[in-house]
Amino acid sequence: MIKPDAVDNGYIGPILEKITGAGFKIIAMKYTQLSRRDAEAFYAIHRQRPFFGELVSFMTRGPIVAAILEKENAVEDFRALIGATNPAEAAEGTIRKLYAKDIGENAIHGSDSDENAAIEGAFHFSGREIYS
Ligand code: IDP
Ligand code: MG
Repeated sequence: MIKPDAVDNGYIGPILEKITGAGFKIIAMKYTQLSRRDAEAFYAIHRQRPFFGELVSFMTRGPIVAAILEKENAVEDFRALIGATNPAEAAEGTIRKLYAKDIGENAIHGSDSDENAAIEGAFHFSGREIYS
């Protein structure tokens, strides 16, 4: 997901260019907004964390771009492309270093495993919206 901060700041284009330029193929994509219920479900694993309320408010405050990406070694390579959760700690040239403000408003989400990528893809897209 390109998160609401990055959408609001006009970074959809530059971020998609970084993603496709790094060899990822977009096999599904939509412009949409998460409801509170959506965001609470998507981030259910973080429910007990102190930042959960802040995270849900942030993720629902405006539209996002959701996408499913395909590549060899996609999860690891995408995490490297986006950089550390906290942009202050993200490597030079990473999407979060370039486009994120702080650890909460950090521009982009990437799945952390193939298993979660499948779950998160199915959260946003039906089978007939995926072109692999
Ligand atoms: P990740 O997005 O790099 O996988 P996670 O630890 O899974 O990082 O956290 C999910 C999201 O929750 C982060 O991307 C960020 O938006 C938010 N978040 C994580 N840690 C904090 C924090 O300490 N304060 C506020 N928001 C946070
Ligand atoms: Mg995570």
